[in-house]
Amino acid sequence: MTDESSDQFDAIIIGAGMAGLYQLYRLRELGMSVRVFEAGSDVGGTWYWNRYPGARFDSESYSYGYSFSKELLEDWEWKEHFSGQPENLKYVNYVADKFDLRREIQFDNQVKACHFNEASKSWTVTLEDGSRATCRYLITAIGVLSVPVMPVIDGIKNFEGESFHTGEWPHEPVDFRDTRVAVIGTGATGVQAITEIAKTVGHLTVFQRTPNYCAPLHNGLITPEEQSEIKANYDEIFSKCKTSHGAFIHNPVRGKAVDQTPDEREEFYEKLYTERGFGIWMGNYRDIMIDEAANETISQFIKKKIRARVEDPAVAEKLIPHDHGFGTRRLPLESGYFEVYNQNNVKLVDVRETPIERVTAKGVQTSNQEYEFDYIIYATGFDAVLGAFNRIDFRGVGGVTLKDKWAAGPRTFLGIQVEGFPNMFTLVGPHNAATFCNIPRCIEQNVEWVSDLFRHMQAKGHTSVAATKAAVDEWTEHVHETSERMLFTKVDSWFMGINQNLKGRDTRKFLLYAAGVPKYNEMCDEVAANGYKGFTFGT
Ligand code: NA7
Repeated sequence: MTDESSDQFDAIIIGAGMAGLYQLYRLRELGMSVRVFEAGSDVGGTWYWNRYPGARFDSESYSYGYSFSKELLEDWEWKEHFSGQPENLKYVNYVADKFDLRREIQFDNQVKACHFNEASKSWTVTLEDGSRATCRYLITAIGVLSVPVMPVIDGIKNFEGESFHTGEWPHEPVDFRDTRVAVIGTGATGVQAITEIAKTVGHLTVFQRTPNYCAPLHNGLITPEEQSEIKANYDEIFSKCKTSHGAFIHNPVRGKAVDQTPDEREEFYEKLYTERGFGIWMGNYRDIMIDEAANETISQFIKKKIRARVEDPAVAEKLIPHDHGFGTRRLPLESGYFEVYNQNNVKLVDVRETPIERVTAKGVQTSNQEYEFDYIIYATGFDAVLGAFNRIDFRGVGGVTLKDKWAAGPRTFLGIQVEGFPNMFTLVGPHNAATFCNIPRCIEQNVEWVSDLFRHMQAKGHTSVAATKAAVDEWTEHVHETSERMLFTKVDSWFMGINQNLKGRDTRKFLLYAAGVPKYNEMCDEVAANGYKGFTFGT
């Protein structure tokens, strides 16, 4: 039954980040009434929340922006090859203003529950302030890394200095000059934050549990000549992304690492190490992500680079990964990260050697000493992929919860729909290529595909759509089958749903899609071309 007292819309979108905004733009074109609910006070998603020092793209800026509007591409000028958070947030705001998107967005309101009404085939959405709204179509645009996770360490609340999680950074700049700062965590976020904080800090202590391979970003300002070239070549840039495994401008080279001579490999790796962005990960030999022997060659190369860049050999050894191969966890890109450890006001604490026992009023107590701080920064990551779904009480047909449905791991069709949850669409959801992607490229594909589906339904007079169990079973099998050969499925990381700070997240469940963006897009197109095979429609 539709709730008479609630606001009613054709569609509700949860989240006003890159995905939510573009979906709103497209649904408006279809003449739908739409409401977007956003927990933050403004648009931007990731770029709204992650304001920590050093936050920036690892994607080339011009491959990250929206491609749907020629006018927008012409108007907007990226200043840096890898743009920083303040500029990125400005960009999202610019888009929201340019297309007048704010009028359908309700800010400062977190969605708490979404329940499907079987009789009316509609969704009731309940917000944290208790208000409710109903819609026919429910679209989640809640992000892959949007639920920050604090570490499980005793005494965190006792600390008398200031502390922040990088994903919930204050809106005012924090001045670290002449202060003693701790950073806990050395993932992609920690690497960016540590490098930036080290530039001004009084004293910095980094608490590292697992070292990561990192490679140089090689950021730089975009010159006027480069700007003209970028603008003249946008079509080419975006079509290149369409052919790339992760929708970046980087594509693997033809040869295999194991077929080259050591000198040939060395020369190629040296070249990649001097080039911008993810080339060394995404534009490398095609076997480095699937063959351990091939992977070992690039792993050794990066280890050698770390040893060369870090002056103290004992510190260098601590910064070198020993339990996984290069690129099998998310590769942090860096701009002088290893040199930070050559500063005499920076200390690296390996918490596997001296575990953190608790946070105290003054700082951090490890097994061998107490460190005193003015600030503790938690760069401890997110409840990846599933977290944003788990914090909303989704209930589909028969009152079944999404949590129960996914208890043994996500099951979806195309990473877009869940069986038993009709008219609900999970943009950038689990088992969707967008989870392992230069995200806006996949967001545009997801949004356009869903919008085309609505157009199809409008033309046919359908008002409900549901993925079949057979389609979900087949897709889930495809996702697992195509991931098996990837080396990253044999390593603990957020890709595999592992998070030591969350209960029940100690067994690997594959959350991403590893067959690549081109394959994903092809399969989505095939489903559409076959009259949306795998879905049933109703009125
Ligand atoms: P990540 O990649 O999940 O990194 C979190 C880091 O925090 C990682 O180094 C963890 O070590 C560390 N961590 C977590 N808990 C603890 C405790 N209790 N003690 C010490 N260290 C801890 O998150 P990021 O924010 O860096 O990056 C997430 C994504 O955002 C990134 O992949 C990009 O796509 C953008 P661990 O490795 O678990 O030993």
